[in-house]
Amino acid sequence: ALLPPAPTDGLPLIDISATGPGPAPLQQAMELSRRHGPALVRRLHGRDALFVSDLDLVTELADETRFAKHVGPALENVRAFTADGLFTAYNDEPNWARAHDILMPAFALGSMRTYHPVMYQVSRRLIESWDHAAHSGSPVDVPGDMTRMTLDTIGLAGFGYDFGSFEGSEPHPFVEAMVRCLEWSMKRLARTPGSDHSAADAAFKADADYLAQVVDDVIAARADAPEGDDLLGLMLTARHPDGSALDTANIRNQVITFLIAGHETTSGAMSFALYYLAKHPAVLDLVRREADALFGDAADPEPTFDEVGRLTYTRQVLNEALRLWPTAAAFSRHAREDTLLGGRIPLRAGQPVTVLAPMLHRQPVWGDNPELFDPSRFTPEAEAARSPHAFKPFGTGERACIGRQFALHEATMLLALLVHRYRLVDHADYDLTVKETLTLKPEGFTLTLVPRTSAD
Ligand code: MNH
Repeated sequence: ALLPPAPTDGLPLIDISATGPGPAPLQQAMELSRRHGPALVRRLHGRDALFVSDLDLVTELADETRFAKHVGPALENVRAFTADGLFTAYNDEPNWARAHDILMPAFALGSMRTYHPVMYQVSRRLIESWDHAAHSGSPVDVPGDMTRMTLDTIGLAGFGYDFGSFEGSEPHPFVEAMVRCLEWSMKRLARTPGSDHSAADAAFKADADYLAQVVDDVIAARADAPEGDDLLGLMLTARHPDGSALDTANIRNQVITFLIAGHETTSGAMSFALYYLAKHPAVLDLVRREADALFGDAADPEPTFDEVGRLTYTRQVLNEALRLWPTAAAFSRHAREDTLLGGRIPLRAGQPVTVLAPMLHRQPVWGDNPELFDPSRFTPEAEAARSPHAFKPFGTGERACIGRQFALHEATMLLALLVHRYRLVDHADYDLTVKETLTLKPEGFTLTLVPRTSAD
């Protein structure tokens, strides 16, 4: 029988059952943490969740000998449509290690060279669309367009499949179905026991079936020529050193996983970065100088792979945006054995702890004005002087994000191209509202664009 969770006496316990988690559960948890401190228990309909953001506690949780990734309630819901795909697989599910070993080489820094041309090609789609908007003076939907760009990029780079997201005015139906699936996963966490959710569940089932069908088309389109060094080519043909291969059902789970994980979070990260640039002219000026130094006054610069690596200040800006709003904001760990966390919080083997990254990223280690957007926090010197555990937008350990270099390369190149080409005008005097669909995005953020001339 399962042991009951160990008591967490001594920690603040906040029962949110009266209001529920609301439409922004992550920001609610941040608020609780601001009020009650960096380790607390949140109770919802009798279910307790332990949230931590204290640097010393997170440092312990990152110790792979004592703790491991936990597939918590949110990821359990996502499993309903990604099953044993890399993101949602249990640590001991054989397909996790198999897929991880087969796909790792495709995500090493060097492999980004292969994706670079596609990333550039899709950046040009976005630029073409933004040129039209600049010409007509109409605002651009920043998170919407970032999502178009990242979906087309992962579709083409990973699977040779073109979503053509810039062709219509509506998002691709895959995106809408996927967002509804993520929303279902999040809202399901807030359900009151005993109420009827069959309509929501039926709608979810239809969306999940549609995702699977799109993915089967993506795979079928490759049936005749499975070779290729992209992700799908590897999955269809590569053998694990132990001789095994990925089965068809698992490949489908991986493709859905990568289409989702490969674009939602990167899109949010670029959107937040643009938001902060629009609000911080001095920082924008520095990013622009970096881009100008590289691109000069070329009308249509085409950065090489290595040049993107030299955009170090642009990358600091992305890191700083990910510090304030890590777009996959929470990850969970569990104890491998019964243990004491921080010498005072008793945990049973298997008992989960959720790291609240946005609050970890506002701990005292970040100085006394953690809300201030300041990319100089990410100079090499500042990074060397700080614990590596103070910044965890990509999770931790062997289950950390496999796509980190992919995301950073794509996002760095795009930001540099955009600030080189346009003046970003915060025409609506935008007030940040963070929308949660398991991942985070600045809701309703629009900009107008003015083409730069050599005079500005
Ligand atoms: Mn990504 C895991 C954040 C971009 C594919 N990613 C994770 C985790 C975080 C995360 C956090 C760990 C979750 C956990 O511990 O439960 N990921 C991000 C962010 C960005 C991002 C903030 C962009 C910015 N991720 C990408 C991209 C891809 C990708 C791009 C693919 C091209 N991520 C993954 C996969 C995993 C993952 C796959 C699961 C890895 C594993 O468990 O083996």
